[in-house]
Formats: sequence, structure tokens, C-alpha cells
Amino acid sequence: MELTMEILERIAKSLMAGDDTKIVDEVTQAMDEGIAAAEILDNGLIAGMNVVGVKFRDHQMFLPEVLLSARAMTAGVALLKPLLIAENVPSRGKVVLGSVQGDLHDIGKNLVGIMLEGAGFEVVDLGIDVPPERFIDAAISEDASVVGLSSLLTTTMEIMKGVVDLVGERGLSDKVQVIVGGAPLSEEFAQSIGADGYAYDAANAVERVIALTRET
Ligand code: B1M
Repeated sequence: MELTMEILERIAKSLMAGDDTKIVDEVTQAMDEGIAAAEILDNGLIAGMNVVGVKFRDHQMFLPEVLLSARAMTAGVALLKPLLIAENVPSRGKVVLGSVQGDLHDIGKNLVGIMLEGAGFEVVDLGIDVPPERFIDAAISEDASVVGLSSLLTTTMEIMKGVVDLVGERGLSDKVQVIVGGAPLSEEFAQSIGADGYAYDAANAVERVIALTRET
């Protein structure tokens, strides 16, 4: 127990320091010690990134340092990905996923994608800075029943309404459900823009997408 805490604290610290070499070593050690992938993610990597967020907000850390932390996070998540994704899960359907136009944050969105794949969904990841039309075009061409939108900025969350509106304008409301998520969002916001669902984290996104696809 003490060793687990010690390794997770070291991971959080290396994440804050943006040291991707140490992150790779420490996440590997944590996996070798048998610490669950979800625990390494939540109590190591995400715990560290939460501190980065506070320091960034308080001007104790600056953009180049935050980029290093993001790079270290991506390296750690890449190691955990095989453990987060169970193999040979039958497909539950397709989800088109992306960070909305103007938004370059993708770590949370990528985690949502990994967790959805782990639960058996096929994920079509459109990446970052995705305009509303591209979400809709992809949903049609991929025959996806769910579109997942991620936004980390108060300035880009409004773009989500454009996607929801476009689903209606194109007459797809019965075929395509829109789920939204990201740190500045809330259930109330999701309802106010007419989204079909809101999820507060990646695991919750899986639950909500499963519920949405059951309803259709
Ligand atoms: Co930015 N950034 N950033 N940033 N950044 C925030 C979001 C901020 C809160 C920091 C702060 O001030 N404390 C702040 C936003 C303030 C606001 O809008 N209210 C901010 C700012 C201001 C900016 C810039 C404007 C800074 C600047 O240029 N002056 C700029 C904007 C760039 C742009 O997008 N146009 C910017 C840039 C960057 C970097 C590029 C340096 C980097 C991103 C790198 C990358 O993603 N590849 C970065 C980072 C790393 C952060 C913080 C520190 C961490 C974000 C993160 O990865 N968290 C962030 C502070 C914070 O959030 N605490 C911050 C870890 C991740 C696992 O959590 O992304 O929340 P999160 O995802 C969660 C949930 O939100 C949810 O599940 C995920 C997993 O649990 N979720 C979904 C996310 N999407 C979902 C979709 C779903 C369901 C759930 O369904 C589809």
C-alpha cells in the first residue's frame, strides 16, 4: 500500500515536472508492481495534471511547461492504453469523437476514446479543432449513432450548440445522438444546448454512451 502510494506520488510529480522519460519508467514500474491501470491514471497522471492546471491558472506555470506535462501525460497514457482496452470485445457501434473548433486540448478526449474502445465501441477520432460540419459529415459517412464533443475552454463550449443544431437541420435527430464533455461543462449546459447527454469523465462517458445507444 505504501509502495503504491509512493509510486503514484512520484508519477504525479514527474508529470508536473514534464519529465516524459521518468514518466515512462515510473508508469512501467507501477504496472510491474500490479497497480491497476485506472489507479495509475487517476491517482498518478490525472492527479499530477490537476496540480498543473491550478499552477497554470495561478501563473506559477507557463505554457511551455504545461506542454511538457501534456507530452509526459500522452507518454504515460500510451503505456496504459493496452490495459485500459480489453481485447476481442464485440462492437457495440460507432462513435465519432473530437475536440470542437478552436480547441486544441486532446488529452481528456483521447482518454474518452480509449475507454470507449475498451467498452467495445469503434471510435472515429477526428482530432482537435474540428468544425461542426465535419462532425456531421463523419457521422453520416461512418454511419455512427453517437457524436462525442470535447471542449476544455469556456470560449469553445458554445461551438457545441452549432453541432447539435446542425444535427437537427440535417434531419438526423433520430439517428445521431450528441454527447458532450470537458472540464467547464455541466449537465445544465448540455441540456441548455439540447445535447442528448453529458459526461463528467471518461468512465462516465462510456456509461452515458451505452445508455444512449440502448435507447435508440
Ligand atoms: Co489549456 N487551459 N490552454 N492547455 N489546459 C485549461 C483548460 C485551463 C482550465 C487552465 C487554467 O487556466 N487553469 C484554461 C481554460 C480556462 C477557461 O476556458 N475557463 C486553459 C487555457 C486558458 C489555455 C490557453 C487559452 C492558454 C493560452 O494560450 N494562453 C490555450 C488554448 C489553446 C486552444 O485550445 N485553443 C491552452 C493550451 C494548452 C496546452 C496546449 C498547453 C495544453 C493542452 C495539450 C493537449 O491537450 N494536448 C493545455 C493543458 C494541458 C491544460 C490543462 C492544464 C490540463 C488539461 C488536461 O489535459 N487535463 C487545463 C487545466 C485543467 O483542466 N485542470 C488547461 C487532464 C484531462 C485528463 O482532463 O481534459 O478535463 P480533461 O478531460 C476529462 C474530463 O473533462 C472529461 O473526461 C476527461 C477524462 O476524465 N472529458 C469528457 C473531456 N472531454 C470529454 C468528452 C466527453 C465526455 C467527457 O464526451 C464526448
